[in-house]
Amino acid sequence: MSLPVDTIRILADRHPKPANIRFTYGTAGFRTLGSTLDSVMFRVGILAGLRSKKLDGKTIGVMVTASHNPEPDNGVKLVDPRGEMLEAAWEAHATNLANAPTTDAFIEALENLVKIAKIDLSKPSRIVYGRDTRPSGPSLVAALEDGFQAIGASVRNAGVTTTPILHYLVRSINTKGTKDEYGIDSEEGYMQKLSTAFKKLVAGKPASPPLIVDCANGVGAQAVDEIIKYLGDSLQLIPHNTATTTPGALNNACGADFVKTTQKLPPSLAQFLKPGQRACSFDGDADRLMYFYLDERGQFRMLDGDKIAALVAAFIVDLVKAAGLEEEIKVGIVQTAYANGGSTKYLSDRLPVKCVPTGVKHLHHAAEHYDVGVYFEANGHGTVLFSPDTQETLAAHQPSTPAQSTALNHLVNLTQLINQTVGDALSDMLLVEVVLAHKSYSGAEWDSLYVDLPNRLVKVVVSDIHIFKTEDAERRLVSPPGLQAKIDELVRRYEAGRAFVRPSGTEAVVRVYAEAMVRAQADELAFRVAGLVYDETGGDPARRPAEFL
Ligand code: G16
Repeated sequence: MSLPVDTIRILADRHPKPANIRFTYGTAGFRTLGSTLDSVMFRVGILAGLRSKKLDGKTIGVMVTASHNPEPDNGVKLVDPRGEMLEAAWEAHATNLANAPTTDAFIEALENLVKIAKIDLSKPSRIVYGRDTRPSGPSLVAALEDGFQAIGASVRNAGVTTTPILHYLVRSINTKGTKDEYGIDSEEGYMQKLSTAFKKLVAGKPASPPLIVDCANGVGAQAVDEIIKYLGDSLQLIPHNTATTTPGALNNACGADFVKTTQKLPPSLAQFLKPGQRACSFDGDADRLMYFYLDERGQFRMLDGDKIAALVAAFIVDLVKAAGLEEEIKVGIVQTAYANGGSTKYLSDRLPVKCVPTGVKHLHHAAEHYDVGVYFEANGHGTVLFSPDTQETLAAHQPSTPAQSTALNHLVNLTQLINQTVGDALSDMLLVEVVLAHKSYSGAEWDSLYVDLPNRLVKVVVSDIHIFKTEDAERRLVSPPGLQAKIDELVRRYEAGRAFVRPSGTEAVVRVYAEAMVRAQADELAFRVAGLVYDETGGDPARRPAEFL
């Protein structure tokens, strides 16, 4: 069987590649200005069909979103059958197809891919797809659907939904009727699974005070509205920033990325958040979560992905011990270079910790090597993985005391509460609430697990981010040559100083991270390194940002 070249040609001609744009399948798929992505969507539609054929007709997920990016951006990423990110080797195929300059070149690239990946075209192809609330979504989905049609895929439209729900659907569809059945393959199935586990986990605990949820004016608002119906009085959520149809509102001065990068309270919450009250922020597609509160002096205190990892890992370790499974089940942590030095010290004094490059795909794979792998990026993106062996151990274990039995039940319920396919703001939020309820922790008590080193994240706009190459889990630059030595020289001057530079995989910027013993020094170090990056890469002196010292 060969490719339906005639159909592909007719449809491909309706989605020409814009000249002079090079697309890259980056940290989280293709992501750039939505208005430039029509051809990419069409081509990804075909690629998803081929990926499914390659995997014997297993269902592949396609999510149209640009997550934390501003509203004019959009993007698309593929989800592999177990709900995980697309296999790395196929990222290069995706980039290659997206950049074929003409329809003929595209068809040739497709034929090549079929040959080198040894794809049996007679196999069926099945796809489930969804999108976030961005205005550019509907037209981009239409282009994607042309791609599905061109390759003759059987498709299911999950509509407007969160990225983690789409990942959940992919795994649920592919495990349906097997012993590994992940859940009922619908949004209701997801809500039911999470809320049932949550209610069991908090049964008998005093109700927590209401939680303010900043939905980033994105699709998370819809998911929060829905879960409220399932939670009953087990948890009171107060959604804010739910304006999903207001132009320009998405991720604007709100949401997890705003909180993390500005280290500030979203201004829209200022009149609602009382000192001591907990609040959290989702990002635009609800796969990241940040917690925060105001201390008794009204100061903003952030509880980021590192703090979530510390809270959750300690809870799981305690449960494993209490269940009498300390010897069988080992817990490990995965972080990236962005993890605060304070958190790395705290965690590595207690548990094995691994550092990997940015991107959930890297953390996820590393976490799979532990019995229980807790992974969170500092930006709030993460989850917990229970290995198949661990899940079997939990199912087979015979507790010898009532206390062991309770702890075991909690662990089993956690495997149901946690979305193990990918970071999930809704599921992670319920997880945090479970731990806080069990420990009777306020935000301040959670915060006091360890002290964060002051830190600053800065974006630098440079003419070409591709000249930046890193090593050692992105902690050191190898290119441009000589720049790392200059950074080292600067860092040495600051007490507890640490800084690194890496190109973003989701925005056309270079990111600079710095931390130091005191706030003013962390800021100064970050801006000095940013200045170095700017100057070294030929930034126009007249447009050099003033804060780059
Ligand atoms: C995506 C990835 C995350 C990554 C983030 C920023 O998040 O899934 O793993 O941390 O981008 O990546 P970069 O620094 O390379 O731009 P999201 O929430 O935007 O999908």
